[in-house]
This record gives sequence, C-alpha cells and structure tokens, in this order.
Amino acid sequence: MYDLSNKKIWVAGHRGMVGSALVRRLQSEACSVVTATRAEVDLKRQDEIEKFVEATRPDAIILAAAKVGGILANDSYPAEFIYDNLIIEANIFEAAHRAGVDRLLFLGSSCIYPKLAPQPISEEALLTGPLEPTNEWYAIAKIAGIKLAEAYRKQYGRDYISAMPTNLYGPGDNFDLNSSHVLPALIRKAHAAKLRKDPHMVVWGTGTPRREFLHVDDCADALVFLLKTYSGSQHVNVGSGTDLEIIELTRLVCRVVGYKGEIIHDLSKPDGTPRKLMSNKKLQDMGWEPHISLEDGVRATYAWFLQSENGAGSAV
Ligand code: GFB
Repeated sequence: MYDLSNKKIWVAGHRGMVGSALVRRLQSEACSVVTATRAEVDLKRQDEIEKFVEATRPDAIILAAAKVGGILANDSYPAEFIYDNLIIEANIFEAAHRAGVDRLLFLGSSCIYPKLAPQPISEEALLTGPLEPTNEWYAIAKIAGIKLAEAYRKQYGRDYISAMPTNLYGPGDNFDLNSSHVLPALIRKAHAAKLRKDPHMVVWGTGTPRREFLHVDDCADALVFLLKTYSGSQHVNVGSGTDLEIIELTRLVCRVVGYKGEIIHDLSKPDGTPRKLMSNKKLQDMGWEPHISLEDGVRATYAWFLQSENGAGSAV
C-alpha cells in the first residue's frame, strides 16, 4: 500500500482530459496536488523540469502529459507524436530519479499492442507483433515509457509503474474534428447535423472496427487505485472490459443527441486497427472495476459539450 495521506503529488499534464480528471479525483484524498502550466514549465526542456521538481519536491508524480489525438492526427503528424512523447517522458523520469522521487505512475495507451493481438489483449501481448501503422509513432513512444519505468526500477530500485488506459472520453475532451478521437467527433457531428437538419451525417471508414471506451472519471479512479496499491514492473491495462463497433457507437450517440438522419461512410478515411479490446483481468483481480456505463457516459459528455464553447454556437 502507498498511503497518499500528506503526500504531495505532481500531476503532469493537469490541463488535459485525463490530468484534469485526476486532479478532481485526488481532491477526495488527503494529499496535496501540485501542477505547472506550460508557461511555468516546458515539459520538452530538461532543465526546466529539473528546476521545478527540485523546487517543489513532490513525493509522487503522475505522468499524464502527452501529445494525443485521434487516428487522423496520429497519421498526419508522426514526428510530433513520437518526438513530443519521447522527450516529455524521458525528461520527467530522469528528473524524478535525480530529485529522489520514489513513486511515479506513467500513462500509456492500448495502441501499444500489436495490430492483430489476440483479444481480449492481455499485458503479455506487448512486443509480440507488428503495430498498427496509423499510430505506430505514438505507440513506440508509449512503449518506451513502459520501458523507462522498468529500467529505472531495475537499475535504481525506483518504484515506478505504468498503466495502459483504453480509448478514453468525457468532460474536457477534444472536439476538434481534425484532431479528436471518434467519440467526441461523433457527438459534435450528430449535434451539428441535428441543428442544421442535415439528411445525413458522415462517419469515417467502414464503421466495422471495434473499440473499447472508458469514461475518464473511471480511468482517474483506477489510476489513483493503482498509485495506492500497485508496485510491479509489468504495466497494467485499464479498460471497461467491453467493446462495440463504430457504427453501433454512432447509433448510440445519435440516439443520445436526438439525431435521426442517415449515416453515411467516408471510405477515404482509415479504419485503423480492427479491434483492441483489452483484458481487464489483472486490474479486476486487484479489486477495481468501472462504474460508468457507456450510455450514461455519452449522455454526461454530451451535456458537457453543450455547456462548453464548442456547443454554444449553432455552426458547430
Ligand atoms: O478514435 P479514433 O480516432 O482512433 O478512431 P483509434 C477510431 C475509429 O473510429 C476509426 C473511426 O476506425 C475511425 O476511422 N471514426 C469514424 C472516426 N468517424 C470518425 C470521426 O469522425 N473521427 C475520428 N477520429 N474517428 C487512436 C490512436 O486510434 O486511439 C491513438 O490513433 C490512441 O494513438 C487512441 O491510441 C486511443 O482508436 O483508431
């Protein structure tokens, strides 16, 4: 057990969807949270991170800072996805170690697994086959992060751990149609189509790929659970345990939003990996399970979208 009482936790990436969910979740723990804006600390600069860690002396770090995006962004900006993620994680691991921070939780992604891994994907599937080409740059960087945690544990005895969340969604998500993941994109498209009374809305690809989704508040809860209870060199999957086809997700989103038009497919856009349902067994055996159903989560996210800037105008 890692007792969070009176501990100081640095949530790196606190402005992002996962980081902000972590800050919300940590409010119910007896710990203090430190954060740094991009203007205060540029995570791509080793010296700035070292100064910040020396000055604030956190007991633990949650590394939720990352360059993230949906399938098109990953496919379009490979250099940014590999460089930004590699440099941020390498800088933070090394600064943590130099300052004597003995606890660090690194966040990866389900795309670290081979494109055609047996389903549901267990932790052991890592590095057993070729990656999905649309996001191999991001995946390689995230695999390097897992290996950083393992290496600092092996060489220096640091208690650094890794969690691999599945596709996440929720309040604070990115709704930009060019860079977002599928779920916020569908909410935005269905909402705009409803307002404009469009006869159809466009879904990328064939609609047959299957994806697993987890609400970000469930994810934050699992991450705090792991920070408090897990110590080990192997990464841990964090998922909901169920998946569905993109076309089924589209119908669910349309029902929640109240859009009744036709769904058509843009086959010029990539499908990506056919399926990536992770095995949740390791986390379940430790005693954690998710609480937010996909339908409830989509409803809550749509409500958040409507209140946010993106939903305020009709020309979305
Ligand atoms: O969520 P998504 O962008 O990323 O796309 P991945 C999932 C599936 O939804 C793909 C389809 O088959 C898309 O073609 N899709 C349908 C759409 N309509 C849309 C749309 O309007 N927007 C988007 N974005 N997709 C990402 C990786 O993969 O998942 C990252 O690229 C990361 O590295 C992340 O791992 C969790 O699930 O394919």
